[in-house]
Amino acid sequence: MFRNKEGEFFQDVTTAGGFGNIQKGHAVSFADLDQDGDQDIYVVMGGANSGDMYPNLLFENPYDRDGTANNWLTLVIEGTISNKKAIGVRVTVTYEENGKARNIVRDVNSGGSFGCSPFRLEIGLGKASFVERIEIFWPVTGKTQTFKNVSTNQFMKIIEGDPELYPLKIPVIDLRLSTSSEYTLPKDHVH
Ligand SMILES: [Ca+2]
Ligand SMILES: [Ca+2]
Repeated sequence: MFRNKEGEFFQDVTTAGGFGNIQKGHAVSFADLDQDGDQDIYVVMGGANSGDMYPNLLFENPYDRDGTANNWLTLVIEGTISNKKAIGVRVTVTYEENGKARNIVRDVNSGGSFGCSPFRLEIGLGKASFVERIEIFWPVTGKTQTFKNVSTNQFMKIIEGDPELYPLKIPVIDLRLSTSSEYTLPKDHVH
């Protein structure tokens, strides 16, 4: 696992993040599965043959639990003239962090073949408390939609050709397994 250090170089965080695993991986998805704003990771492990079996791995991102979390914005974009999932749309998010202007450019796509990530755009914003501008370029019509001064840490829906931004109420899901003593392993479970 490599972490992009402010666009300058990559840090190997395999051990620090607890990602190392001695099995072949088959697919990886980056997705905010518990809907708390940070991206979690799901990895399909093992090969296609039964002898190659291995449990899949879910890495819940614990980043928001210490109260110093960075800000984020998740965009759910829907086409009306273009395809409904807005695949192929290019989004530019502009904001300022510590006096430095930043542009984040994303395309709407699933990110792969074996490992697909959500179509919604989960964008980390560092310490920026708001987004100055969101530009959505629709290649089918050649039109660009622009939204200004958007507050962070929320899910927003954007509809092609609609000048409104729609905040979405998306509940946080607790992925942690119960530690209750009532939890028992299935009878056929083998260690
Ligand atoms: Ca998350
Ligand atoms: Ca989290």
